[in-house]
Amino acid sequence: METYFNHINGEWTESSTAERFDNRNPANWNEIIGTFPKSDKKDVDAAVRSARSAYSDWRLTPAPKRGEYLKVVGDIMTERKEELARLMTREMGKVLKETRGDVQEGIDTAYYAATEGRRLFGRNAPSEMPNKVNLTFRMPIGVAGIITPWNFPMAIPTWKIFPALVCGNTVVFKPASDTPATATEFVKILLEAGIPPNVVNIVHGTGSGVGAPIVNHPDINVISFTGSSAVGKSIAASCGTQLKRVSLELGGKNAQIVMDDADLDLALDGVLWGAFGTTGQRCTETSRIILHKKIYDTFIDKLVVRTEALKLGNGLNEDAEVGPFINEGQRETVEKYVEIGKKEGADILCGGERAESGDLADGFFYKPTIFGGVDQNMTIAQEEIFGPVLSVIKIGSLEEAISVLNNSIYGLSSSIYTWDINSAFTAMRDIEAGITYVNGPTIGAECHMPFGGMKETGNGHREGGWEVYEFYSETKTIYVDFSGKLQKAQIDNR
Ligand code: UN1
Repeated sequence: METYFNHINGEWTESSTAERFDNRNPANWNEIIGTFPKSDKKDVDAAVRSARSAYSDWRLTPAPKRGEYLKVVGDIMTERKEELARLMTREMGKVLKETRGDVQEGIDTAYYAATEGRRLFGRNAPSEMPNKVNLTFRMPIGVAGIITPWNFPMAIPTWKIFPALVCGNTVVFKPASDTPATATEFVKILLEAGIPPNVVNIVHGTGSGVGAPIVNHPDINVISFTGSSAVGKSIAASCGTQLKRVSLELGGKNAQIVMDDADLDLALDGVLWGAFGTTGQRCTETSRIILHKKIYDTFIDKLVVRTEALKLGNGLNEDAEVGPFINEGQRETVEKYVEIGKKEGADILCGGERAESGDLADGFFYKPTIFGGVDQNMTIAQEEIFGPVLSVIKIGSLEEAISVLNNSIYGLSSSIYTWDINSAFTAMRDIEAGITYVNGPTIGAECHMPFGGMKETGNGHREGGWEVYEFYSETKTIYVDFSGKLQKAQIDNR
């Protein structure tokens, strides 16, 4: 068991409360991975002072140079990939194959960000006056407050922190209190790569103890948050009154459509991965499958057999396919939804109960669950469950499929399996979601493409790809008049 600290002002420090919390393994609750400082507003204040003190130099460090640090970060992460993946599996449960993917997503994001330092393009446009030049530059914003969830403990912090740094901002980082160890190792790597110590600060603790003071701090200029829509709305409200820029990546109720002409085995592989990977604890999880009535029975029969064959276990076992929930609270939430589903009249086709035999007794395991006969307006088809619970809905046409898919307050990811080019392009056009996959599951974002959703999934910003660099920078417009005389726009040229 290790003792971890906050990183503030270039030093590893205890919190001002001197209280600590444990980080435990959800596959084996008796195993304590480490203890962490339970911080409060005073620690946030100190972290903001530290980040602010580093800002004046960091903003003037050339962007290509800022990017070069991230090349080194990517190299260190590559060297330590296996060790980081194992630590992540121990602290949050998902299987090794997936935690290796999570670290790899961070590495890919590092190498992409490293070269973006050379591409913080502005624009130029002709002036309406002679002997005058019009330009725009991308400028840093200041101190960025980064608040991240536990389901992608490496990938999501890198999506946010790398572009923030490349754009010239300094950082106060609050990772989820369920995954503070991976986050701390990540910060150590940033420091080892030579990023000046005060540029990156990490403060451990709860949402109310640390997250809220970050959101409300007057000297933090930009906030990026991934988590629930309920918390996201309250963050948006606080940022609204402060006129603070905020990017929100919130809930999802993603669906996969399978049309009657689809390759059913391909669609089956897709939904198993989309619905039950990460034990369903992804915002891109497939939580609804919309099946054409002509293939409904055949598909469901195969799906239930394949789902029941999924191997649950400690993610460190190479043959485990589905790990535990992050904590008991999450398991209870899912149980509550399963009860609601039964009460509303849906049929449990498989799962619907805890898995507690043998070694599984020490962790928060739950059998992958499928509900048949689901009506599109039932609670289980509307609310985000964040667990391995799939609702099956029957439809008779493409139009109906898209209308069922769009019947949601969320709009993150979506998928359609069909070989019909007209159906595919109609779906691409009419589905209300930030991401649509054709003949692929709802999961599988690549770091260099914009990631995010419509409706209550967010507030219109995107992570990933080139768009996130606009979020972390301000546009500065420049006019250079080399005519040597006063030229009045809109007046002298009329
Ligand atoms: C999330 O669920 O919060 O495409 C992010 C995917 C992953 C990212 C998911 N690469 O599902």
